Order: sequence, then C-alpha cells, then structure tokens
Amino acid sequence: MAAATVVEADATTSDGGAAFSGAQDRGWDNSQLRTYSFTTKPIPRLSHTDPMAQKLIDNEEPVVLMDTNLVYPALKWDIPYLLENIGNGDFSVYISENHKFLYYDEKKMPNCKNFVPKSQRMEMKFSEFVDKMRRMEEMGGEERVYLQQTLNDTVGKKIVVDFLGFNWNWINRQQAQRGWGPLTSNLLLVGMEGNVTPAHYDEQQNFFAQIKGHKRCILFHPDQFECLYPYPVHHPCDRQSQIDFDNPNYEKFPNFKNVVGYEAVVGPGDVLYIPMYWWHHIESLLNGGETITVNFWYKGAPTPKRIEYPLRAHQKVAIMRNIEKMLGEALGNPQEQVGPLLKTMIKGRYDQDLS
Ligand SMILES: O=C(O)CCC(=O)C(=O)O
Repeated sequence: MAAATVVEADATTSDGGAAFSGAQDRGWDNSQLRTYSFTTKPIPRLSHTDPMAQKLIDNEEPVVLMDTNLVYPALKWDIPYLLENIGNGDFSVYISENHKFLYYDEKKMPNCKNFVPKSQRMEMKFSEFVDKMRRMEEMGGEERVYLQQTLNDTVGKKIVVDFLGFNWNWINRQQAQRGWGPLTSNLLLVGMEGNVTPAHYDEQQNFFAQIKGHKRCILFHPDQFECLYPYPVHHPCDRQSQIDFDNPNYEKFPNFKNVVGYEAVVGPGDVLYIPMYWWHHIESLLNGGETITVNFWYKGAPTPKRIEYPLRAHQKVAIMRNIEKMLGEALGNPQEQVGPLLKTMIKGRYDQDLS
C-alpha cells in the first residue's frame, strides 16, 4: 500500500484480537465480532482537532473521529423516538434470507437475465418496519430486515430540528477544504444486530456517523482490487466483491488469501471517514441490539487539471470502469461480450517478457 502514510500498526487476525485490546469500557467485546480469514490493522481513533486526523482525510485514508458532535442531537434517537417522530413517509426496507445484505442495482437487472437477488426491497411505513423487525427478532430465524432510506422532507418536525442541529459548520468546512462537490444524500440505516453489508466501494466521499449500537467497519485500500474481485460493471452487483467472506472460494478467487484490511468498531458519537473508492464491509455487532447510522455522502473533488504520475489506485479503478462501460456500450450485449473481448485482448500477449 504505497500511498499510506500513517495508518500503520501491527496486523492482527480479523476477530478483533490485538487491534482492540486495552479498551475496557467500550460497550462491546470480541465475542460480538464475526471471524474471518484475513488480517487487519486498526484504523486510528483520533480527536477531530488532532492535526493527524486532518492529514489522514487530506490523504484520503480512513480515520475514526471521536468528538465531532456531527450528529449530537440524534444521539437520543432510538426506535420509540423514531416511531413517534420520523413521519409517515415510505421507507426502503431490504429483507434478506440471511445476515448478508448484498446490494444490487435494480436498473442493471435487465443486463443479467438469470440474476436472482438474495434480498428484496419493499416500501413500507416506519411502524410496519418495526413490526416486521420485532417479529423476526422473536422468531430468531435466519431472515432479517434492514432499513436504508435517504432522509427527505417527509420526516416529522422534531427530526428536522435534530437535523438542523447537526454540526454543519464542521462538516461544511471539511467539504470546502478539500474541494469536494455537494452533499448528495444522508442515508438513514436502521439494522438488526448481526446484519452485514458485504464489501463494496462507493464513488463518493463518506462521513459515516454512528448513532446507536456498534458497527464493525472493515476497510480495504483501492489497491486491493485484485484481491476482492468486484462483479463486472454492467452486473447489478457492480462495485460489490464477489467473495463470500464467510466461505471464500479460494479456487475461484486465489488472491483473496493476500487481502489486507483496516478495521474499527464505531459506537454512538463516532464518525468514520470512508474515503471514496475504499472498500467497506460493515457489520452490526452480534448480540448488540439494533443499530442506527446516518451517513453523509459527498461528490468527490473534480479531477485536477494537471494529472500527477504514477496514477493512484483509485484513478486506475476509475479507468477500468470507463473501459468496461465503453466496451459494454460498443458491443451491445455486455453480459456475453465484454469478458471474452477483454480476454482476447490480453491472452498470451501480455504474460511474457516482451523485450
Ligand atoms: O452501514 C451499513 O450497513 C452500510 C453503509 C454503507 O455501505 C455506506 O455508508 O456506504
């Protein structure tokens, strides 16, 4: 990871072990973390006033900020408060047959006729979501729900007041200092304990503000592309890793053996900076109760007029995405034609020493 400056610490196995030793009153313990095969290093936890925190954000490296007060008025949010105040709008709720909520883009489904999503989106009132969640909690089966809805103007007055009380001064300054584009949305996530959002990357900058419960966030640098095997760009699961972290298929995805991650557990009041193009796997801790998060997604800064070489890993990812998109459009049938054409282009031509 050539560009990393200060995210350096001893690696540990991904059950949290050494990365989190020492914190006694953190409100969770290692038994609440799922176990994976790869190693991780801790993401630094810093005060937002620490110059190192600013340096990390400038370098587009993750950091947990402990004291931004970004969503201070929302720290009182819980299910009863939201039931009373969130309003009568419709909420997107995903229902999954297990703990994993693999994202898929419904608009890309016509590209892949045989694609069968493992979770379904349903629109419902907040109270219907809570009823469903309570029923599932009582049954204790595999099926789960996860509410993921962009905050909009259907929310009740008290939520609007809380929202206006967010620390916009601080976050607007972060945006301005780095030349980021506008805030595109705030996603509200209300999840059951143990829910997992599998590894994926977004093309936006993200301040991820934890409000209730704890989430474990495992991040991977954009240079881990070759270890994480994202679905093709035209596939509904574009930007998602094909690896099932619970049961990795090393024959199909051998480089996953070499993946290296960074991780942190965030709790109420913590804000995790997830840089654009960084992979993230996020799990609500086991036996930790419901979780509530609001994220702040920003468009990245415009491409600089003078490009510096060598290119950074995320710039190469953007180039690969553009090539895949162009080929898909040019060939007409991306699902069947892009892969074979790319293979024809490189097979036997780039493998050997060409001197
Ligand atoms: O919290 C989660 O489960 C997923 C959130 C996420 O992927 C994001 O904020 O980009």
